[in-house]
Amino acid sequence: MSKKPEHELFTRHPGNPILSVENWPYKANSVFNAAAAQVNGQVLLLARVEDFRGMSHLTAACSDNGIDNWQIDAGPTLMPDAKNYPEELWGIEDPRITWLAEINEWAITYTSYSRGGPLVSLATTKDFKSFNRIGAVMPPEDKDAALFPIRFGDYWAMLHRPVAKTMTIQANIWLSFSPNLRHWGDHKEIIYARMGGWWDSVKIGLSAPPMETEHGWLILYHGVRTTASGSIYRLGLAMLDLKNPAKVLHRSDEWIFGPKARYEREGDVDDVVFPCGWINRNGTVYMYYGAADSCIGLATAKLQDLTDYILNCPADK
Ligand code: M1P
Repeated sequence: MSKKPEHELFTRHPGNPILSVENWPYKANSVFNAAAAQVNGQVLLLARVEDFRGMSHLTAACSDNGIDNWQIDAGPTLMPDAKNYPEELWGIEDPRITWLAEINEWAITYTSYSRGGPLVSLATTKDFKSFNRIGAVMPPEDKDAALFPIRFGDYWAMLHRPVAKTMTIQANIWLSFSPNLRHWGDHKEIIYARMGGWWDSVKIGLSAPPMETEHGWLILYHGVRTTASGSIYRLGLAMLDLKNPAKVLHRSDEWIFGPKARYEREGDVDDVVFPCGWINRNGTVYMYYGAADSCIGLATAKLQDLTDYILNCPADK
């Protein structure tokens, strides 16, 4: 692993970017923002693939070690289906994967790019070959969604990021509940963009799905700051209460990872790190992130280091 900047918690893999269009078995403009899961002992990434029209679909890649020798599906794994799901008109993007043991299926939340704007869609699968679409579960504009793997009482829970177009754009993380994965309510706004001079001042969004730890739900989120030369996407951590995920116990003041390497600083969209998946392999967290909306990077950290860090951060103000 290559040396990391002093205050960053994750270390970049020296083979980064680990996946890009150069590796892809078919023609594409870019491969980025991949969800991650451990499936049958392998690491599965479900990558967002953008074609040369600008529309995205999702394609699976599997590896024994989660680093190299990726076996990539020969064609798209999940294509937009605008005929049956009109909200998928302009593509499907940025998936997140959660294992739901109760129903013995993987849940995939993803962004559908509808005529009315981006919204949250949900599908389930047993094998990443056939998919059962539940459909649009949040209206536009809403994205950056992932499920918790368990119910709280009788209810499934989902983190997501609606955008309110008021005087200024406000984009904060919300928590919603559902008895059946289809109908969502009891909405609560739980983590806020901090405004002003903060690194996460303008908008924030959930990155990878919540990770269960003995101390609480570990949350990885991206925060955006706009500058004279564009937006910078960086990452922060938070910790939610295990029993009541509406309660934010801790939140990092500083970003813990940001665009530094050339493939993160220059691409279709400069200065972006955008993880949609992380997995825990024997105490090491593998974080898979889209870099500059162009390729996929891997960075790792010890779970213990992440929890030690966030437990020493102040309670959210
Ligand atoms: O270009 C950076 C990211 O911008 C959007 O993310 P968000 O709405 O959370 O700011 C998405 O289009 C994402 O795919 C993209 O990586």
